[in-house]
Amino acid sequence: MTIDEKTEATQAAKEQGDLIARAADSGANATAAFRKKQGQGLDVPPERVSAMATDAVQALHDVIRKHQMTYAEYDALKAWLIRVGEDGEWPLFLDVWIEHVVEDVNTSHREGNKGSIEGPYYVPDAPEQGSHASIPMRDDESGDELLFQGQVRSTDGSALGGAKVELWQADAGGFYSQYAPGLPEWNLRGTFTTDDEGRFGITTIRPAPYQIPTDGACGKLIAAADWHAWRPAHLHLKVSAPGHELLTAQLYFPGDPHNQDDIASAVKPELMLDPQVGENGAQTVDYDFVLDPARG
Ligand code: MBD
Ligand code: FE
Repeated sequence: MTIDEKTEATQAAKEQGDLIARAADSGANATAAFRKKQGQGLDVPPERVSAMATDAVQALHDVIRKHQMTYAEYDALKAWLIRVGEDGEWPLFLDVWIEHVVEDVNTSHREGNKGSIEGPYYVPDAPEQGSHASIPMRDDESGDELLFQGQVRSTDGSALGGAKVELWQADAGGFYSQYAPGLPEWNLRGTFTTDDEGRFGITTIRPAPYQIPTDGACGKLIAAADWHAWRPAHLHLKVSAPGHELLTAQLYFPGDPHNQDDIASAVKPELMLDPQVGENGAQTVDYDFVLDPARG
């Protein structure tokens, strides 16, 4: 190896190290962000707490009996649970493995879009861009340009002008602004407001497949179980309008190797986009959102 090659290898290893360090931060930063959002606790009637806690504990008992868990395994589980907290990865763990069921339970009544999980990296109040605009991004942002356009309607078919479309996504390296360092504060995060016909058009970049952080407790579980850490490339959205239920959704791209085995189980057929390539080579996707009127 020449000196130059060595320097290059060291540099590559260092960059790799930096990337890994940043990945860990993203999981832990989600804990700080969640604390800020959550504020004080929720007053749930004791009967309901008792019913759900009893069943949750019972479900764990069933796992222990079914698999005849040993004491060594019980201690390994304890150590791992402690580490999830130390690594700040409870939001990551819960959103990857649990939230999709909460989402399902809370949206199954809808006639309009049911949506998908929020995940750990939403930030409210991203800068307002108007109805047809680019999402905030760097001048040299990597990734293929994508025009994402559509209409927001109510379930009765009426267009919802003035609806809010919030979009957030990872950059080409898989990093979300405000969770990984070194990115402009609102990079690839924007709030758009539909025009009088309920329409919006957003210029962004096509997201890359995404690997959840593998260097913390969640990564330890993934390695120990011989799972993979991938989510398919996705756009995150929140769509809202007065008098309507908030829609939280993710949209996906056909052909992604992880559409079938998303680690977060958050892909649904109706969330698949159908990108078209225009004359100038730019990709365009059309996707409409239908919001349910708020329930009494
Ligand atoms: C993500 O980007 C994400 O969308 C989910 C659900 C979990 C971890 C990282
Ligand atoms: Fe995500």
